[in-house]
Amino acid sequence: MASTVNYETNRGNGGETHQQVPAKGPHDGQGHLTTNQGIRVSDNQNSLKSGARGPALLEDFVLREKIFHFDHERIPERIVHARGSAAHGFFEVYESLADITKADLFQRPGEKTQVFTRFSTVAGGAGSVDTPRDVRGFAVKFYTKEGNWDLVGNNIPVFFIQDAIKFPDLIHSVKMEADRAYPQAGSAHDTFWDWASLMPETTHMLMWAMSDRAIPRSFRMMEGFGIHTFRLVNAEGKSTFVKFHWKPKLGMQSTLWDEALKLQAADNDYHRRDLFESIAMGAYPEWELGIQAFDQKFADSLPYDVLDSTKIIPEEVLPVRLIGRMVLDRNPDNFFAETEQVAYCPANIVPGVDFTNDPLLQGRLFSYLDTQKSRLGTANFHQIPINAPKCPFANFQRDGQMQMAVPKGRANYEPNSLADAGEEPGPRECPATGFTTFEGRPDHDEAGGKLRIRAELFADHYSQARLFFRSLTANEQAHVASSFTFELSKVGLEHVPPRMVGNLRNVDEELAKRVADGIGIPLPSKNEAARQPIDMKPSPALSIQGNMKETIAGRSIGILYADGSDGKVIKSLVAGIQQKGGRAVLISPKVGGATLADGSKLKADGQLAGTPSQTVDAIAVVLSASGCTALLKESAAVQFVMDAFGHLKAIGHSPDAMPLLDKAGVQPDEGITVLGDAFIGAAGKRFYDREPKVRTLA
Ligand code: HDE
Repeated sequence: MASTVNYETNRGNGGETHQQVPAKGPHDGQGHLTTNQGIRVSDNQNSLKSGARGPALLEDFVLREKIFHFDHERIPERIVHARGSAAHGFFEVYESLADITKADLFQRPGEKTQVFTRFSTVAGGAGSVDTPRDVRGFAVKFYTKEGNWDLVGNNIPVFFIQDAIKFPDLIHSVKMEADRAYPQAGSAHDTFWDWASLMPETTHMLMWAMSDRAIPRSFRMMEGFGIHTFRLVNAEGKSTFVKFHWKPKLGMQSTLWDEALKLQAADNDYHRRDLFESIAMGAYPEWELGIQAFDQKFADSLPYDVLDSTKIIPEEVLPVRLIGRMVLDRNPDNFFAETEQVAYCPANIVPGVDFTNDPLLQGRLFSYLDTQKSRLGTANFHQIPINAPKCPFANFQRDGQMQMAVPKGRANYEPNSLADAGEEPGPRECPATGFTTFEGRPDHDEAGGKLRIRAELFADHYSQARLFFRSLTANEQAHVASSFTFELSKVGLEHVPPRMVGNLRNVDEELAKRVADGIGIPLPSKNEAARQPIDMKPSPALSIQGNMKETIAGRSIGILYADGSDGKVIKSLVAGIQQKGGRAVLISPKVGGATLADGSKLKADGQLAGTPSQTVDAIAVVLSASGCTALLKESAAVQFVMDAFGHLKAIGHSPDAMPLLDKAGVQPDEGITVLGDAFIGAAGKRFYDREPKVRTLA
């Protein structure tokens, strides 16, 4: 590979030729630069010309190859989930699950399986921002000894639709509008709400999408779900239904909407950077994998259909059994080769795992293989290193564009008797160890003609939307009402918001009133429900705030300081933060740092104007009287404190920093502390009780 070299210009005088030459020669310990054909390149600075001022020559194969390759560097981005970030790691199983599955990766306690996990937003393009209100993809590729298993899920356990045939409509409506190509990465626009309000089956998912689940603080702090009901199958062929859950070790945490908006301005790559830097620092993100396992009898006892992806099974009804953990401990070496080219496919399963008849899942089984051909360009995409199984694989599929394998011999068909002639006959099927499909209950589930219909219980669109809303804290409910208000306020089609609110009346009358009030319309009449909703027992597990971990582990604490600040105080703060597993981010008006009270210079991690407080989880303001006076004139400093207060974060301060807090409108509460242990204790919390003081929610 070519080294990175500093270029200097070797300029001549008057009529002399100008030549660009690298500062170092080609033999500085690096390998030779070659073309793709292996021809050594003598000059990577100048194209071949006919005379110094003459035209470039078509003959210049070095130039042509370089530009040709560059012109084709991009591949089509994913039609959905285009914006994503990924990492390598491992999955470790806690105990043998042989009683319910024969899948090899679940047999031996402590066994580790390599994984590659990609997180994504759904609606935005590959270059869009990280923190819009959106569902997050959570896709895990397990490289098992029996082949690749892809668990391609989201951070929300339900989906917008019940049947794959509606997916193109959903995605067309939510992406940029067809004529104007905006908005990018957001659902707050006409076509999405026009479509969603006409599709009552979206209601449960909309509740989640309008909740804080859709604005996570970090990929490391969100749950993941397989969504569909899958099957596990044991060695005796017995099937157990299963729903998959990922539980973040750091607990769940979300941003506030105002914070998410400001993050888009402060750092487009907030989640990507967070994942990459955490792994680079050795603070490896970790999740536990849990399952809800159940049988047909249990499924039949539920008032909803387990084949319907718009429904959950509350954890209080069926607890989640934790079966292993996933640790992401290595960043990709190359974003394109790995993160961009990884091709997940829900149809990739291993013996011991199987599908159900969920009509959404069934559609996905087709879609993902198909999409890879258009994205990666060839049916041989499985040979790209990130997609190739780590176990041996062999069959009689041959040729195709970009074929990398060089199969030997004549055996490209089966059956063959080439072995009789002493030739290599190729691989054979194996009824004992090969994948077999669970036969299901054909006389029960598949009885009936060919019909375009859905099962009866799929018609209940509101019971679980209500369950979700009523399981949230009052503050979270206010966030949901405010999000509906915000999104519907962006809708220009006047007939659409009343229709949406008419649906919400089936969920919760109070919610509907708050949203109607929020957008300033009279309460519309209630839309007729296809099936009357039932009241389900609230599920506290659905609340983020009710389940947050109050810890600074994995969080960042910003320390604002300036000339004259007390170095000892800063030093002890940094030590206290690090001791609890947090990350101290030093922020000062100049990135070069400030001169502390003792005359020493302390370099900053971030410049104040470029490191607003939304990029950290809590702030400590360590200022001298003169330092504070100087910062009172800086809007970035005032805003820093004001936003930390508005985003319900802990604010620790030195006594002399008080004028800055006053100017920023900070009012005392238990999140406003002196520095030291009190602050370290508060820094792991968000102070939701403060919210009514800083904004009016719907
Ligand atoms: Fe996807 N989805 N999807 N999806 N999906 C894709 O595959 C599709 C659905 C999900 O990080 C595409 O490789 C259909 C549910 C994730 O690379 C495409 C339907 C869930 C990712 C596709 C769904 C997901 C995708 C686009 C309705 C949660 C990103 C590029 C039947 C369980 C994976 C690609 C990554 C990506 C189709 C519904 C999750 C077009 C047809 C439900 C996490 O194949």
